[in-house]
Amino acid sequence: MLTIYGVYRSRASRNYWMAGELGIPFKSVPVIQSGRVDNPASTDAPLNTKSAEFLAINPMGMIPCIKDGDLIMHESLAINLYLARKHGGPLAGETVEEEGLMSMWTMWAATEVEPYSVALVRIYDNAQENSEAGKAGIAVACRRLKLPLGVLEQHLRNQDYLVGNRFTVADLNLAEVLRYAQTEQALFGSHPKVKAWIERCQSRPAYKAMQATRSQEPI
Ligand SMILES: N[C@@H](CCC(=O)N[C@@H](CS)C(=O)NCC(=O)O)C(=O)O
Repeated sequence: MLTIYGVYRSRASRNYWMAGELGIPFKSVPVIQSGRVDNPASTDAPLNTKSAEFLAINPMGMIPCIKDGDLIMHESLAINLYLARKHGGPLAGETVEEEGLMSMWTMWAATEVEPYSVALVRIYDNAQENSEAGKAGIAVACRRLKLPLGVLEQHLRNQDYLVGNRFTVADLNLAEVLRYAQTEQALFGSHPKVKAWIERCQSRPAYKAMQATRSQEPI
């Protein structure tokens, strides 16, 4: 059975959502970020990203990670591409061309969007949104997101989803990366197609189920 190492309040949320979409059974092993543990090295610390037991699975010391049979993988977005390919169905590419486009949007999410959306999350997580430095950081991130969001807005002008006119792993991956920027309502207000698209993705039962579990986890 598929094992997902991580917590819902982390990038593992993408993999929990994906497993829910695919309807595949999985076991979740809670591994928390070391930064959220008082003394991650202590013997009574919960399993965390710096625990020797977890470093043996992912020497990068990061969640999420999966074990599927003999396969061990890290990198949340690649894990979702793997799960789509393995379990098939409408979430995966039907042709090599579709698969190429799903990889393209996923890499684009990771390289052109995530650095700025994560910068936003960090500012809010550290309660810096009202400080001068925080406000400046938000302005920079929003500025950097304008080009990719403009490109996405154009792409979604005549279609509801990124690839093949149906919800796929590409939408899931990008929606999860962009979720981190949803604090910035003005950014989405000025990109109405993007706003409608992310709301469409987030109205899916598997997304709501993932969020319901996530909201029960301690902050
Ligand atoms: N590129 C990696 C990034 C993984 C990552 O940064 N994970 C964070 C949690 S969201 C983490 O484990 N940080 C280690 C820590 O805080 O100790 C992925 O997408 O899986």
